[in-house]
Amino acid sequence: MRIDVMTLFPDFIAQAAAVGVVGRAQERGLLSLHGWNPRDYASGGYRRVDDRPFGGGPGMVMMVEPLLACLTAVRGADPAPAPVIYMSPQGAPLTQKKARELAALPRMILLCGRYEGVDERFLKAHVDEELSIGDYVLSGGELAAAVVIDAVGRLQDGALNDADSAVQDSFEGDGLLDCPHFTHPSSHPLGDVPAVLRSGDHAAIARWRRQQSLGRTARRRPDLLDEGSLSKADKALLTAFRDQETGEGGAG
Ligand code: 9D3
Repeated sequence: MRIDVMTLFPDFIAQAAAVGVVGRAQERGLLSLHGWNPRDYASGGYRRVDDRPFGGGPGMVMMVEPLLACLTAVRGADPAPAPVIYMSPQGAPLTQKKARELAALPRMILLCGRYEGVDERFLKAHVDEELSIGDYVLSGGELAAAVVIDAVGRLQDGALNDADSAVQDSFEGDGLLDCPHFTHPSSHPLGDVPAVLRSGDHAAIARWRRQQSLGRTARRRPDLLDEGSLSKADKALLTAFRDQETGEGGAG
């Protein structure tokens, strides 16, 4: 997949996507990332990309012309069709489902805003969709674009090694939160590893993990769990989890 990013801070995007699974996906040629700076397409000695808002008020607005010239260059570099996605607090929330849909595209163009945002005329003419990464205020679209690139990049075929366990991840398999994980040493002043995980009984281990996933999801993210549609076995695991929990306390 090819991802073009229109941003006043292309270095930030490159750095954020250079590490870990997504960095490796780029090295493997599964993902190609291209940064484009609207400032490079701005006219005049000052290379202005923003101006004051009509109607007054605080902040600045990104101007149409540098964005148009930048987008023309992006389209010219590769004529393959690609949606323009504007990272915006007004966008639809990013979900794992959305990440899967985007990951299946051959190409997309991400637009990052700074200041108060982008002149509405550019958005209306050239933006296909708007995406938000959550209900909190960022200083610009770059961090949000980096999140999209990470979520989408790791879904490229061949990006994950066996050790990266895509299917076990929350939201990817059954929509439950992950179970707790432990490694050596088995005994430590902070506590012992649950005996079941050292038992070698793979069915019991799978049952315990399922129970922890169900219990944590019920406790921490009840919005993700439709208890009514759980299997009888899952309901029993969850009931037992709640019974154990009573009086135990802790973060669950
Ligand atoms: C007057 C209110 N404005 C500033 C406090 C609104 C505003 C403008 C620009 C709020 C945030 C931003 C910059 N944010 C993004 O570009 C952004 C974003 C976000 O802030 N939260 C979640 N997802 C995203 S995607 C892009």
